[in-house]
Amino acid sequence: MDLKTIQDPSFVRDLSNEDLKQLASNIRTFLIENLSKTGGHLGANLGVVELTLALHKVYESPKDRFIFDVGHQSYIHKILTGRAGQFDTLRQYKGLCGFPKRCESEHDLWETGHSSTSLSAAMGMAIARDVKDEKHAILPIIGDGALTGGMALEALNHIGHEKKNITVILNDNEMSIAKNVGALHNALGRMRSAGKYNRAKDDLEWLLKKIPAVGGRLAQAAERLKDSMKYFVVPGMFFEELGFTYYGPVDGHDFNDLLENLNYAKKTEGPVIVHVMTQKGKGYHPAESDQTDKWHGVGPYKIDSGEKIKPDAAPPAWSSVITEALRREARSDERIVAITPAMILGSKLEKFGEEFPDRLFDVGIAEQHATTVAAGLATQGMKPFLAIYSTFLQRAYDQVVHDVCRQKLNVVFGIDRAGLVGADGETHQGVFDIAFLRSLPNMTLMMPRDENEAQHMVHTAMNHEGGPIGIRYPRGNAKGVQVDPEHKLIDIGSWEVLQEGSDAVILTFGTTIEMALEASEELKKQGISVRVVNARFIKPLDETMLHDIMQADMPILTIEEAVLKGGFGSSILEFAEENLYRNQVIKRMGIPDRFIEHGKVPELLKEIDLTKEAAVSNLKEMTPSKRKRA
Ligand SMILES: Cc1ncc(C[n+]2csc(CCOP(=O)(O)OP(=O)(O)O)c2C)c(N)n1
Repeated sequence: MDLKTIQDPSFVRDLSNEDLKQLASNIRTFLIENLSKTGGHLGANLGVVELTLALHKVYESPKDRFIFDVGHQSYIHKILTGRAGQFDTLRQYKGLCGFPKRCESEHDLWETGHSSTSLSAAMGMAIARDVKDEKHAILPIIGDGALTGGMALEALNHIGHEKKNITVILNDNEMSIAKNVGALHNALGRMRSAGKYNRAKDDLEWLLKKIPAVGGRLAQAAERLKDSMKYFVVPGMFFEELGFTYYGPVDGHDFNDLLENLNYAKKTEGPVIVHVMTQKGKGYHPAESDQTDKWHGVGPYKIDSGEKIKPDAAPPAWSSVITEALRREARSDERIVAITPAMILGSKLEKFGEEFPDRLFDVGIAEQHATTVAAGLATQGMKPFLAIYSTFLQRAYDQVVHDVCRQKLNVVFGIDRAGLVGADGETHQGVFDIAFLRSLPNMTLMMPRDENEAQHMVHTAMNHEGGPIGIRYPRGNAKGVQVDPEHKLIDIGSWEVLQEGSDAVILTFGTTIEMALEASEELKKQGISVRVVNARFIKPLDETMLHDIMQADMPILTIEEAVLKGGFGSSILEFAEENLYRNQVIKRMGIPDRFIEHGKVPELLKEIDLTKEAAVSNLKEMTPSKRKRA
């Protein structure tokens, strides 16, 4: 079947198991071929081909509500709901989003990107359904990794208590991005190995309930029997105790098993968990045999060998630069401990873990917990380094405020993927951290311009005794500059002039420095002399330098790859206002007040006018006398 002809998933309901198998095979080939060109979340999607088909066979989307947790595994759902034809644009500028998107289809009911939200969303939808007296199923589809997130556990607690009709599909592939961790993971392991739940018992109970008069009492007896046996035989005891009916473990690649259990679930009242065992990467050898989950999210690759098509030799990733510097610090300071919320691979902490196996903690998808663990460590004189993506730090805001900043604890935040991230889009752009961190008392925030400055910042942060300190660094590769042999301390709050100039000043840091230097170079040719300052401390500001600039009445252009509202440029406006520089000319460039979708970073920067050309034109406007002369 040509997948591009699919308009609507209802046809799946009429397919035989043989047809479903054939379709599953077509979909796998389609995914492997398309993603070899565009990249994307291959492993997770190959694992849920049969599961997604089975769900569309038993349930009716969009009447029944499919809610994909994280949403990176929703590609098959996208194919079945009429979007196969757009897969050549997957995750590209103006193309198909890599996550569910409400504006793309009426079948995408819940937008995600961050994990562990599906059960709470399901609960909200279930309450609405019942208040409105509607009848439909609600189907959160959540991975074993996402289930370790605090929100998911809070939702289980609530759903089990309220006894709402919600069917949780637990997609258990034993992986988060890397191997899943934690006690809950171990509990799921015991359920997996306990074998099938004795369904005959459930059948009996269900049948007995159907028989009038005696049904009630017999059913009660069966219930008691079931309860007493549960402790010995029921693999899903954990969930049963929380108030869920447990079905599983189900072979997630076997249509008979899937359909049988989903049909049971459909008939069952109250909260249900269908525990489905899947294999990440199923059907594509390089991804199947991958234990480190390098196929979780991939760039383009060669189909035959699975070899990744990488750009030519590039400098090390920013994450590696930071964690290598941390590793060096940790050799001479035993108090240094690294923490990651499920991102050992992304944050490039593997080598740190190899060298210091007792000093690296993967806490699962648990950003809030990770932050407060770091705070707890700091109270004991340890030096915690929390490696966390900017976008996921949003989850831990109260912990940053209440536990870390308020107690002025020496926690170091390695704020990874700061700035625009590209293909993951809206949900993953790391553009809010400056606005939400710089407003917090006791917080110090910095961003390096290259790997040399990065290593000195790591040293500075690990030796900082003045409360929390964050180093933000972007996605992608560093600059490839020569690094100093020794780590050095940088004075807190000190900026650096990179290019002298007398007509105007650009204050910027990190990824936008290059653009500023180029703009200054271009303006020099036009007779305008622009100073470029590496404002490497976003907080505190270099007040001495700022007073000098403002007293000299030089127009200031701030440039940041972060939101303008509440950002670094805003802090310069505040400084001018607080210090009564009433006539100071200040213009800010940064990210406007809207969410930025997926695409390549240069394309996105162009879309929002965060370019060298825009800097040049702004500076010309800000120096009118010079412009006339030029
Ligand atoms: C709050 C949050 N933290 C971290 C991530 C990064 N992340 C994306 S997918 C993933 C693993 C999810 O594991 P699981 O739910 O088991 O799905 P699988 O990919 O194994 O199918 C992680 C940690 C995220 N999306 N959201």
